[in-house]
Amino acid sequence: MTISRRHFLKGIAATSAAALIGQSLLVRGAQAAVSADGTWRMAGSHWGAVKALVKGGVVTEIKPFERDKYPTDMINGIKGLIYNPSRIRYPMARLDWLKNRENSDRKQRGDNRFVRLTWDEALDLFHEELERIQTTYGPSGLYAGATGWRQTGQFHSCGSHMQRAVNLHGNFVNKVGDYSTGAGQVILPYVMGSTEVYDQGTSWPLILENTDTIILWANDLYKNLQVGWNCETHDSYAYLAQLKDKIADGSIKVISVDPVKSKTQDYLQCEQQYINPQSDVAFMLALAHTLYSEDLHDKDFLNTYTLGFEPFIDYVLGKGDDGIEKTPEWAAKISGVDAERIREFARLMAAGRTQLIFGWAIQRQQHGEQPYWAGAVLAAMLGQIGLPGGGISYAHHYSGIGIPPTGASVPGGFPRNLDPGKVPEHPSTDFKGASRIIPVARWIDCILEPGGKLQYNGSEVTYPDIKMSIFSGCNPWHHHQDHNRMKRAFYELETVVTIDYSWNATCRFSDLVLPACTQFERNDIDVYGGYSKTGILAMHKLVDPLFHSRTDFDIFTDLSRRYGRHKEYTQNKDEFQWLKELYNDCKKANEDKYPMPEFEQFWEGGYVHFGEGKNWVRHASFREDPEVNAVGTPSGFIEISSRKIGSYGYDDCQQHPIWMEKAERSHGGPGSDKHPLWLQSVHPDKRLHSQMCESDEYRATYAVQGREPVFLSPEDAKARGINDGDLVRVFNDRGQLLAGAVVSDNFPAGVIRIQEGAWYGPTDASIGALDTYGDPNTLTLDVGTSRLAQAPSANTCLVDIEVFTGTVPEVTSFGGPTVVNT
Ligand SMILES: Nc1nc2c(c(=O)[nH]1)N[C@H]1C(S)=C(S)[C@@H](COP(=O)(O)OP(=O)(O)OC[C@H]3O[C@@H](n4cnc5c(=O)[nH]c(N)nc54)[C@H](O)[C@@H]3O)O[C@H]1N2
Ligand SMILES: Nc1nc2c(c(=O)[nH]1)N[C@H]1C(S)=C(S)[C@@H](COP(=O)(O)OP(=O)(O)OC[C@H]3O[C@@H](n4cnc5c(=O)[nH]c(N)nc54)[C@H](O)[C@@H]3O)O[C@H]1N2
Ligand SMILES: [Mo]
Repeated sequence: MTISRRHFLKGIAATSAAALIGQSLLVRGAQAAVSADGTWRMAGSHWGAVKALVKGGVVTEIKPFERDKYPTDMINGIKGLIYNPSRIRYPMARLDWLKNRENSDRKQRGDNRFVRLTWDEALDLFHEELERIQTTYGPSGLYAGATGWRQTGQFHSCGSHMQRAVNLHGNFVNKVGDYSTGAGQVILPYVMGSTEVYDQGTSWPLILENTDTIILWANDLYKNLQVGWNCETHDSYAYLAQLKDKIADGSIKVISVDPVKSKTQDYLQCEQQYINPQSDVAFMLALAHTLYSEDLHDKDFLNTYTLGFEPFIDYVLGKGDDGIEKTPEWAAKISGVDAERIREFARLMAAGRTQLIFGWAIQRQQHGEQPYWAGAVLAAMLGQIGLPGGGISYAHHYSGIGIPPTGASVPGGFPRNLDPGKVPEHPSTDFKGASRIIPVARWIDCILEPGGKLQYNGSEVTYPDIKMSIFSGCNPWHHHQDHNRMKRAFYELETVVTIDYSWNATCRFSDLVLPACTQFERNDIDVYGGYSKTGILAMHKLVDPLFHSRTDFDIFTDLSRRYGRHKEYTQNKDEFQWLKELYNDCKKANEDKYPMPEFEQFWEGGYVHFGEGKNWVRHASFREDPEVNAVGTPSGFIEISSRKIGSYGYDDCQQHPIWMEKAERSHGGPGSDKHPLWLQSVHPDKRLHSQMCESDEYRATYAVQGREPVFLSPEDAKARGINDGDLVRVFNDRGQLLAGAVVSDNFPAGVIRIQEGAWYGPTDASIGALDTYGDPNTLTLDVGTSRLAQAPSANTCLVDIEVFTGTVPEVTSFGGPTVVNT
């Protein structure tokens, strides 16, 4: 059964071509046909709440939900997401794993050769592996701490289904934190008293009314508000349109602090403050220096609401251990911002009502805790925290934050945990001295160094010896950094199980792959308006699950049946009984404020709209009375210096914000002599991470020579003889990828962009293999932000780029596995 490499590549091409969906495969869906003209049904997704025309059992047209006045272009990719050659059709097992199981040749992982199984065979294998791991290694041998952007829908949220079913079998290693805000959600509770990143923010109407200057700090919200955690209705865009008008008539000034001219800047036609990548803290310290030395800081605010200003300002003034005064001249050298401009910037911020609005990419870099902390200190020095249109926000680019909240209750979800009083089939809690919970972005370290110790947020983590991993609703072979390092770690895993609807790189590196269906093939209920809870949406099943795919709920019902726990898992309720119960609980909770119709009426009508919410100001109550409404820091005040953090003794996150050099930094920083270009892997304009990359027609609207675009400046292109549209190789010592060059004036010299979520497609399974499509995580650095948060540092990454001159390999990312018949 050995297949030569040439054969193997031919095999991949052949599968892709044969993979186009034939009529016969749609027959099952055809049974659901309603009439020749079809019916419009309500559906939803992260890209938008939509209406879908279903004709003859096929989704033929998608249009926006009538309440979505700013629909995104991405809904045009939905049809291609449902019907596409990368859909997982059947349960599959990796060829050598099926033969040799825990003794398989794990170096073959990634060669993409798989064998088709029946559902019974696949679930028996899944169950056998759970048994084997629990009895051989105990709970510390199993990692099921999946983290990711499952599809929308409160009931079918797939991570909950996986964890509940697996937990009914036995305990497992779980995770804390996420890739989005890993550093922010750990540092800000010490400083501001809550995560801030996942909290409601001051309402846009109040910002529009009261603010003189908005600083968008590393925030491309016009791009990133296109997707939401729930079914999106894009109400924030109405406020951005008003903001654009106010910029045009001069009543609000907006400055985007970003190395790149962003989509937001282009839309708003606002100013840009260019800054060298990863140098923001130096710039901020110099702003603090100016505010202080020109007496522009609010002493009353600092005295009344904050603690620990002195040690911080001593450090800024050069009285700290390093003895360096953080003058604008000092910061200019690091940040590339002229010293006089830094002074002007500080004066502007102090001159009127100023709202700082941070994005998240800036904390997805080494020492990512520091810019958030330094930002909070600047806001405290300006003294406007808690005023309408002043202070600081860390989340106005996310899921409806800033839309006046309705305060309505929304439906809960399927329970992730065991019901009270229940214990797993294998109740052992013996983690063999290892930690039960690990910081999420450190799971690869854990596999590479079992028993190793890690400092994390004031405690010590001991890495468990993981032998089996389960992934559902996440794509770690896009989301985690440094794929070649990941390959080494995957040699240590005996068994990897993935449940997904699309054959992405995580499937390729798994042993057992189970086909889930998409959200358009099941019934569900969701929120729209995100954090502001504007309404509830019915997500009608449009077509039956394609091929042999099933809902996650069905998959895990059948898995738990194998250990006799399916009735506990489902609580003896089917899909519709669950939906009704979730709806009715919500109806009851809203009884007084928002009377809701009966479930049947809601389901028929498609949605319940709660209407307009009320304006709200973040931290207003704290400002009003800091004693009664203390923030959640150890002292109850905003902590400019933190004794608690200081007590941990971490050199990479000390007791107040400081400037620290990065492991890799462009514009003269470490490593830039060898690989001079900073690679930023921001969130994609036309995808949600890796979701929808597989939508072939839609991908063709942005791909360059069939590859992911890499954006670069005219200067860098010229210096390397690269023309717009060229096929290029991007590389560093960690890896190499092919991409298509887009030369753009939006990018300054030294900065290139490849958007995260591009599907990894290596030429072969070997370490260092060329990625044929362009996943930036082939190149990124896999280190924790600091001992405090241990969050991912994807944006600390240097590379170089050249015209590709070799024989051009086909893209291997799409079209599913090479099916081997045994
Ligand atoms: N270099 C770099 N890397 C990054 C980032 C970055 O900025 N730069 N950003 C990070 C961030 S913030 C995030 S949030 C992560 C995102 O990382 P992920 O959340 O892992 O990314 P997604 O592509 O959304 O992956 C979700 C997967 O779940 C599958 N799925 C969706 N719905 C269902 C379902 O109902 N059932 C099942 N079984 N499967 C389903 C999808 O097909 C897809 O494969 O990436 C991180 N990685
Ligand atoms: N269309 C779309 N929207 C999304 C997502 C998606 O996949 N697609 N994902 C969602 C998710 S899960 C998340 S976590 C959020 C992510 O939200 P963010 O992390 O805020 O978004 P990014 O797009 O990665 O980066 C935002 C901006 O930060 C800038 N930037 C990066 N590094 C630096 C720096 O060192 N200094 C400065 N000053 N600027 C810097 C970039 O140039 C970019 O313009 O977006 C959400 N929205
Ligand atoms: Mo995220």
